[in-house]
Amino acid sequence: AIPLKCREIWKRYGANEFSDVDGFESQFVKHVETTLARSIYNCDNLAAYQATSNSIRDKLIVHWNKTQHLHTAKDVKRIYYLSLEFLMGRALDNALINLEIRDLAATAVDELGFRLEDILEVEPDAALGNGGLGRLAACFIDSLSTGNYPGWGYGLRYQYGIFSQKIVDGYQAEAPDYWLRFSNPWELPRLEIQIPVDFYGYTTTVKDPQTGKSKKQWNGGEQILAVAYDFPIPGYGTSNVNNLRMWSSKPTTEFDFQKFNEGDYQDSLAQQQRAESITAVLYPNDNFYKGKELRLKQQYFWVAASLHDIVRRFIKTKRPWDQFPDQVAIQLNDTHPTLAVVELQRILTDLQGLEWDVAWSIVQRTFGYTNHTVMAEALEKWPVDLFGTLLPRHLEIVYDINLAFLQMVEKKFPNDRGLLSSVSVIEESQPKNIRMANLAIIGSHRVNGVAELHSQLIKQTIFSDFVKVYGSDKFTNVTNGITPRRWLRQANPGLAALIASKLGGYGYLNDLNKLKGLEQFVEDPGFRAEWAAIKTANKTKLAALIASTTGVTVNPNSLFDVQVKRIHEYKRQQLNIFGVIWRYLQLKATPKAERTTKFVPKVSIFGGKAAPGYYTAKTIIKLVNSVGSVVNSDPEIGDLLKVVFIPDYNVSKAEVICPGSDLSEHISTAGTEASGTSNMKFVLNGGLIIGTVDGANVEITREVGEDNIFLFGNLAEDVEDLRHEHHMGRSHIPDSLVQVFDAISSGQFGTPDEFQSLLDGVRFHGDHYLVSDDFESYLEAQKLVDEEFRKKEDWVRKSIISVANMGFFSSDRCIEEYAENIWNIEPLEEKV
Ligand code: GFP
Ligand code: GFP
Repeated sequence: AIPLKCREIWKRYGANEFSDVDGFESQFVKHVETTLARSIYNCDNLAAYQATSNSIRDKLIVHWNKTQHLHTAKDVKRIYYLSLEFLMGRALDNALINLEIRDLAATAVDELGFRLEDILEVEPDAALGNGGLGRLAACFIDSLSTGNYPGWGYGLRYQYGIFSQKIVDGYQAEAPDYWLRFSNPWELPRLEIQIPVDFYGYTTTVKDPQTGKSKKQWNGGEQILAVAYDFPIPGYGTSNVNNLRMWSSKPTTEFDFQKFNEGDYQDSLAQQQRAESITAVLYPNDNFYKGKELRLKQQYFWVAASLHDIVRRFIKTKRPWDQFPDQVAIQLNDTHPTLAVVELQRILTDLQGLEWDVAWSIVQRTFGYTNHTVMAEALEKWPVDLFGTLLPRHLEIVYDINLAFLQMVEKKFPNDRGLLSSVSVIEESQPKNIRMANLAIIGSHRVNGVAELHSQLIKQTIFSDFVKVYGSDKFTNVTNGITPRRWLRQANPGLAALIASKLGGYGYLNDLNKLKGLEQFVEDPGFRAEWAAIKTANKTKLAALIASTTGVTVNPNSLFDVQVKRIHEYKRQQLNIFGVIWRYLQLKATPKAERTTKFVPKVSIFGGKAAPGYYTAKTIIKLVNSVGSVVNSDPEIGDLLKVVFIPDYNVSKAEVICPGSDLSEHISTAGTEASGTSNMKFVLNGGLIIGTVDGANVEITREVGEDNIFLFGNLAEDVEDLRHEHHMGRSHIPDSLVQVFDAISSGQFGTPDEFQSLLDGVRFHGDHYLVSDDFESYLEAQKLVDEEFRKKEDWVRKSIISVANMGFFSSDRCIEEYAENIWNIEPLEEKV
């Protein structure tokens, strides 16, 4: 500790934050000249971005220190959000907005000879996630800070984020995303925090010298260090700044001396180097699971380091162990961090000497588990052998957890072997598997789905036997949400400002229900005109993005119909592109003079990545591009139809795309999309939805009203029966779809062989995603869209009413629900 007599100096020179344009400018110049070792003579946009970010970061750190100190001093309960993915996107604009200094910064960089827009464009996306699950985590930590909840995120600092996507000859090609190329001003390397993590090895039974009892011990075989990198997360309208801690793997300083002595220096070093591969790259699969050893290594590495940190922080408080759940809530974002359940049980029993039952009760009271999918192919299972080799002690603990659980079930439901085998953590297959979802349910006090329909479905389908065992109270719903700071204020500054002018400022940004106040202006023609002008400006911006990324020129007066999300058969981009082909065929078959009265000019916009090994998804991308190249160069068609695929869809592009849509497509097979969150982003930006009765579309409809959404298709409750019909050979392919398939098979859109499997999936292989069943209904809905879009004023009314009723979908509301119903945690704000 610093001697008392020295503290005066510390106080006098304690870190100061700037609060005006001059202050910012002096920070900026200081960073250019010292941090970056550049000068007025060679300060380019990159340097300006780095100097700006460093200046803002300094400010965040001051707040971050105060917030962390406050939480420690008040000894509050913290929520730890464990997510293998945080799809953050860019940080600078978000920080400027949340700190409410965007105008100040714009003025300052202008005076220094730069444009804020150019500086913002330099920043690469932090793309440490695949899709919805990772972006949800990013929205949640924004809302945790904004709501003043003492909350941390824990994740992995991948050196390579999700691959960047190029389109070559209409095909997806993947390129590595080395986002740390120019170093990252938004992270604080905490090189002093290095946590050793063990793998492999064996277990032994030893005598506890204190109690004399025998106990299990894990003797690890390989050790890797987890180094902490902290990302300060600012809230909006508060000075609280929370922490996102990301782990990076490093070799230990030890190396294999035996090998070294045997003369194999090279090999002993190579082994060290491999340590870094653990956090090298994010797995690019979405809603699909593949049992790779490196993935399990990532999971344990991350979970072990995070729990070590959490437990260390708790021990500092000197509280008794049974108070652990009063101080710590841990949320499992999907089953990826489920090993945390086992690791905490191991720490409490093996390392801290607690009795099994006492420890287990602490574990269960600490964890909550969020499920994001009901699809079987996405549920994680680890082969017992692989698991046991990598984590021998954890495997024993899994068996012990399972035994105690099954004994409880057996007691309640004697001799129900079917029930036992379905709820068991061990799947008695060849080879045997560990079912991570079962483990997550057993180890948590609450399990939630992410939209009402989804939360119902998990109780009725995949987890129905657990409802039998535990009753339904353990299962709950928290419908997803999005942060309006990024998805309205940052993405759509024009609309955000118009709304602020009507609602008396930007207060709605952290109290989104205030949007309701917009309804009173619906009949104001001046307001509607402003609203429509903003949409046109946003479409113009999107048209520029389309031109620069695809080379296709589109007319902003056309209907912009967008489907951007991961490419997946269940999300049904194939249904969309088949519909586009149908539209094209209809256009061609209509006499020229009648075309413009029958069809509104439309741009069909696609975007999204396919998992590198997912053949069908890649075929869909190729089909979209093939259709585009035919349609876009057809002189008969002109502006009546354009089809584009925007490459490398990411958060930054979404910020341009969402505000620029008239219509967006959320057309998953009913019962497959757990929630969806881009549906919320599009509506919040004044676009309407064409969608199935699935995920959060259901609740969006409830909020905005049935007149303001275009729903179609079969319902979730009918899906199983329809699939059964298909399997019994009773499929019916409607004539419209037959015509589409004929056009493809005739070679109208390039070599038909390439698309054969896509068509056969629908025609001969059971049409699992019910494209044939929903096609006609989809076309009907699209027809209605055309009719409604012609009524310009009514369309704008629908847009305004929709936005006015989107308050429910703020991620601030989600966090409040989690805090109250699952985490039992209170906000704490530092009064400045
Ligand atoms: C420690 C200190 C806190 C301090 C943080 C960040 O926290 O007062 O704000 O480090 O430097 F106790 P823990 O990580 O130990 O909670
Ligand atoms: C998954 C589900 C989505 C859901 C998000 C967030 O998304 O329906 O909205 O999680 O809960 F599929 P992806 O990660 O698969 O995009």
